Formats: sequence, structure tokens, C-alpha cells
Amino acid sequence: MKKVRDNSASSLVSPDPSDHTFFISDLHLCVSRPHITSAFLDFLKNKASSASALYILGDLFEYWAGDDDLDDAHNQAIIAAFHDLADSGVKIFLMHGNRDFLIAEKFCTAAQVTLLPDPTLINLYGKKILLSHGDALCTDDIAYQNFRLQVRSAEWQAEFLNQELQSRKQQIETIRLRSEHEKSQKTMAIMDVNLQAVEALLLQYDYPALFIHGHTHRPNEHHIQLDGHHITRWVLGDWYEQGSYLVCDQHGCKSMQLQGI
Ligand code: LP5
Ligand code: MN
Repeated sequence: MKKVRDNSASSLVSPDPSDHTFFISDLHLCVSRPHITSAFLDFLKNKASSASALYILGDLFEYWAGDDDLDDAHNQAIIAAFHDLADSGVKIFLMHGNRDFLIAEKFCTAAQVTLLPDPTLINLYGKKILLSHGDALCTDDIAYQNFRLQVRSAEWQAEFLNQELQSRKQQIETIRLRSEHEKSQKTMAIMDVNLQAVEALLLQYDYPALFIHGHTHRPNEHHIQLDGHHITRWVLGDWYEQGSYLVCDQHGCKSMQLQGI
């Protein structure tokens, strides 16, 4: 497999010792959990505003039916908060999750966020860091991977987005119910990342020092020894039950707990 090397120019150690970056994922924002939306808006205003960048590694929304849903009041509140944060000088990066992969240019432009491909390699505080949502690594979950293959195809998405917003939302409801039912029949092991798939990705990206992903809602810090390299795999927690986030600076990364979730 061809190795991918990082060519980004942002590889310097920051001269500012207070410089830090936040990583979050799996917020699953939706109208029916207003306290999570409030906690997120508060996080943007009072925490993320002190950082140089915020990385959101997928599943920002419980689901995203298409960028023609921008006028929705809940979505507008989030867009406005991102806009304010970006205006204050914080760079906001967003990666698709398995629930909001239909987020497209219109949303990103309105919110002033930069969409990142999954996976993305960055260079931060002198370290190579690989970022992913994580669902593509759940290779033992064959039913999900087949579903993923279908819904991530450009043809399928074009056909889906060609339907009325209301009809799309109804179809998503059907899939959510089916997914919840199928998940209740799957073992925890099947729904976790496959460690061989993780190692293959780390090899492909030339042994980054850190690998950060979400999706499994199993927040943890794992240490991997691979071909003589030490790699730390950080798994981010969700926001509706766990409320954790990761903050990294030139000394390292720390998992933090949000109050009140
Ligand atoms: O998200 P999470 O962690 O709860 O579960 C995932 C996998 N499930 C999904 C589905 C989403 O949760 C809900 C749908 C999101 C909307 C996407 C927007 C656009 C798509 C619109 C499609 C019409 O991703 C779950 C994994 C789990 O992670 C752990 O990794 O197990 O996967 C499943 O449960 C998938 C099932 O096994 C297979 C589903 C087949 C559904 C076929 C539906 C056909 C009916 C169509 C009707 C219109
Ligand atoms: Mn997910």
C-alpha cells in the first residue's frame, strides 16, 4: 500500500506556550436534546474561543438531511455560533461522520468551517496526528460497511438529495430505527474498530505519533507499539452521555470532562 506523508506547512512548534487545540466528535446535536446544544454553544463561546483551532471529527449532528435544511432555527443557531468563533480568529475544521456525511459546501461556507477528508493527517506542535471519524475502521460490522458503501456513493447521494427534504427526513427515520434494532443484535466487539484495520491505516500514514478518532463512543487512550513506533490512539467520547473533549498543546493531550452532561 502506498504510504501517505504529510506535506503541510503548519508543522512548526508554536512559539506561544498557551497555544492549544480542541478535538471533539459525536455531539449528535438535535432539537430534542436542547441542553446538549446549549452546552455546545457555551463551549464554543467560553472554551473554544481561547484555542487556535477546533477540530470536529464527525457526527456533529444527529443526522444531516442535506444543505437545503440551513434555514431550520436549530441549524441557524449553530451556524451563527461557528461564524462568530471563526470571526474571532479560531480555525474550525469539520470531518463527516456516518450521520452527517451529507454536510456540503453551503453549510461550510455559511458556518465558516473547513471540511476535511476522512482520514486527514495534520502536523501540530511538531507531531504528526492522524484524524478520522472511525466508522470506516469498524470492518467486522459487515452489514454497516455494506450500508456505508451504498450511501457514500455519489450516484446514491445525488438521487437521495433529489427528493423533497421532508421525504428524506422520513427515510432517515426509518433507517435510524432499523439501525437501532440491528445494533441491539450486534456484539460490542463487532461494533468496535478492528485493530488490524487501525494498524494498516497507521502504516499507510507512516506511523503518526497520535491517532484521534470518534464514532465508537468509547473514550480512551490506547498505546500501540507498531514496527518499533509508539503511537497513541485517542478515542473521543460522545456529548449526549459522556461529554468529553480532548485538548492538545505542545506538552501533549488531555481528555477533559464537560460539566453538566
Ligand atoms: O450512528 P450509530 O453509532 O448509532 O450507528 C452506526 C451505524 N448506523 C448508521 C445509521 C445511522 O445511525 C442513522 C442514519 C443517519 C442518517 C444519514 C443521512 C443520510 C442517509 C439517508 C439514508 C436513506 O450509520 C450502525 C453501526 C454502528 O454505527 C457501529 O459502528 O452498527 O450500522 C447499522 O446499524 C447499519 C445496519 O446494520 C444496516 C442498515 C441497513 C439499512 C437499510 C435501510 C433500507 C431502508 C431504506 C428506507 C428508505
Ligand atoms: Mn459515528
